[in-house]
Amino acid sequence: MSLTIWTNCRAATMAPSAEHAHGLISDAALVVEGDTLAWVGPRADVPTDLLARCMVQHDAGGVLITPGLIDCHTHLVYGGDRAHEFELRLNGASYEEIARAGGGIASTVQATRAASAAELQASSSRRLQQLVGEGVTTIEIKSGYGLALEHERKCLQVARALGQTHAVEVRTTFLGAHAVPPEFAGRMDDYVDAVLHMLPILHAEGLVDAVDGFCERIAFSTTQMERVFAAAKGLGLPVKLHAEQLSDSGGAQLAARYHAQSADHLEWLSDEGAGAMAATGTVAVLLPGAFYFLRETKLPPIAMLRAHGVPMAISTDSNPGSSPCTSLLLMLNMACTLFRLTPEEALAGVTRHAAAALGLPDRGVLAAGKRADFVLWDVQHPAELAYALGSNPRLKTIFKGQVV
Ligand code: DI6
Ligand code: FE
Repeated sequence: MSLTIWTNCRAATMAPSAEHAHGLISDAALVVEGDTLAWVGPRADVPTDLLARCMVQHDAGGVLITPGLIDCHTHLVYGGDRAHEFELRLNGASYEEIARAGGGIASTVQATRAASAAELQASSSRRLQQLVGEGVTTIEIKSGYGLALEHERKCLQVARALGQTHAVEVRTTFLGAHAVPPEFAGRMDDYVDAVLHMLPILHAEGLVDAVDGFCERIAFSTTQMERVFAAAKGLGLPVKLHAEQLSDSGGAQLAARYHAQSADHLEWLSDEGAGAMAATGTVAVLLPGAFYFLRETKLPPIAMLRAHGVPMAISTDSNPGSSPCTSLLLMLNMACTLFRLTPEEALAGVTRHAAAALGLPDRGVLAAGKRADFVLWDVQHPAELAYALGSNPRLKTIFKGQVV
């Protein structure tokens, strides 16, 4: 097979390196074979036999190349919007009060159930387009606004279809345990039974890559989530968990016990929870958009996560209620300004560690054998991606080896 070579670029490989921040190679070459990187390194070191097989040469024009960005936690498929609740909150109501009064997730469930697959496809596609336009090449999309078999199926099918119509890989997560739908009001455990009924059916239809839940005092308890996790494990499906977003419920420890790929949010994470996550390699997914939009004041314990060596990913949490956000670059900035991550930690959070949060070891760094998903940026230094608030310096995306 003939190869393609990209030269005249700086590459932030994001491979862990003691000497070079961002795994930076200042005069790099990337050799692509099909949808895979065959070789990445300094231009002067390209093996001659490989060079001889390079039939196509791309001059990157001296720009920066990074791995394709990975948005590892989104609720991208939903009907309607919640601008009205935004107004209510500005008039003094809290997110929890709105949720308890039947608004919040429940109002999006109503709008999502009322929407056709085509309508959901159209509205989600617009949001996805914005993320893809910022260099996102892998995205996770959760269900969780259908909360009944036919509607969860509809949303997961829409998510899968989005991966066919956009140059991005979609990973789907079943979030049946997101909220209790109105027909199960006051019968939470019965709804958990319903979730356990839906899961194997949707899994058999090939719609589920992982299983998630909202473990919180306004949502599901650790005991209820454990039933869902046990069922996921029985099907061989990986799990993840919305944990310690509004209170410390011990969700991180539960997630770790089930070797979760990630525990997400974590503002109220305890030292014990962080230790448990470190022991199982569970990634901490931090969501600065939700922190910002809900005007939270309790920061996720970054120093504690660092001290325990828990890998940190960053994501948009794109959803209508707590993070109506379609910019992963803005999240890079907010991870630095609000959470005080370094720009390098933030970029690792949307590349290498985001890949780990999805259980995808084949991407997230630029190295031989990894997927040829990468982005050309009109910047000199990778820190500029986190620094420039509200700009989009993306020039070009290469997805599975092909220029998009
Ligand atoms: N936590 C969140 O921040 C989102 N879901 C979740 O479990 C919010 C979802 C919403 O408000 O619609
Ligand atoms: Fe979320």
